[in-house]
Amino acid sequence: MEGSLQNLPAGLRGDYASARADFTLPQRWADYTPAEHATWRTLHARQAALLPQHAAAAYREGLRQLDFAEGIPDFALTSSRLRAATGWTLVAVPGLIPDGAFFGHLAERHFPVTRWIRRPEELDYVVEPDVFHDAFGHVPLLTQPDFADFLEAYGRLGERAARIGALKPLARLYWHMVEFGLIRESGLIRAYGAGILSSSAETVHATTSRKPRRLRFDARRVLRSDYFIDDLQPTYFVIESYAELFGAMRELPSLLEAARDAEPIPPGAAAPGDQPIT
Ligand code: HBI
Ligand code: FE
Repeated sequence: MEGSLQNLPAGLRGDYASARADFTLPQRWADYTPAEHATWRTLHARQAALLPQHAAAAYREGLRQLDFAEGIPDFALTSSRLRAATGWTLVAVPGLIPDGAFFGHLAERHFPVTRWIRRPEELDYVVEPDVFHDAFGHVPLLTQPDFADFLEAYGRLGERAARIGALKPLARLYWHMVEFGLIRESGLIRAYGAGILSSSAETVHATTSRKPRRLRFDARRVLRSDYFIDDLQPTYFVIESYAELFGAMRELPSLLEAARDAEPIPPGAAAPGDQPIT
């Protein structure tokens, strides 16, 4: 299930030359400089201030268990805590890796985490996911059992989707439900998506702005929903529980082919059957 470098965007920042065939490489935690740990602590402090009001309970509980406040986490230490919780471990990667390799790691409960951290001048926005986006944004929720099961099942679907030319619908599912997912908790909209929780602007926008559409999660709708990669999201999808995501994976194989052939829904557009969440 390895991909090859040519289907990656050009000019990626990471050190791909020293990566193994499965795109993993040693994290070399001792090599991070004090300035890099300081960048992490600045980002962590800024986001931690927003979490009590805007982040999902399971995300906050995972962050408490993994304790990332001191600096860039040592993946080996985080993996031992995570393995005890849901059997997931972290693998260090140079950055974005080909879909095939990415799905293959998820299917094994290995979460790929980028090794490098953004420069101080990129504090507000970095084009490619760095260790703050991946570790702070994605990893805490891997302690939630239903979400942990969902993400492994998602990885297992990757091989089948690649075979039938349905990687685009599967990428939409990841984008909307792993990167930008919202959950309703006691009537309140809370963020659990990594793309939201690793960005201060998006954390506030996604949970409080009246501008974006917030729709009830529906797998068919999400698989057709296109998205912007470099702007605040105009549409978010809301689940009531993480078990709902895992439940959706059962019907996903039958939905992929229809989604592959269906007309995409443009970012921000309404579609028949949409259930707006007030
Ligand atoms: N690689 N390291 C890394 N992290 C991702 O989130 C990632 C990736 N490769 C592909 C990818 N995401 C998306 O195409 C997913 O939809 C598969
Ligand atoms: Fe991500």
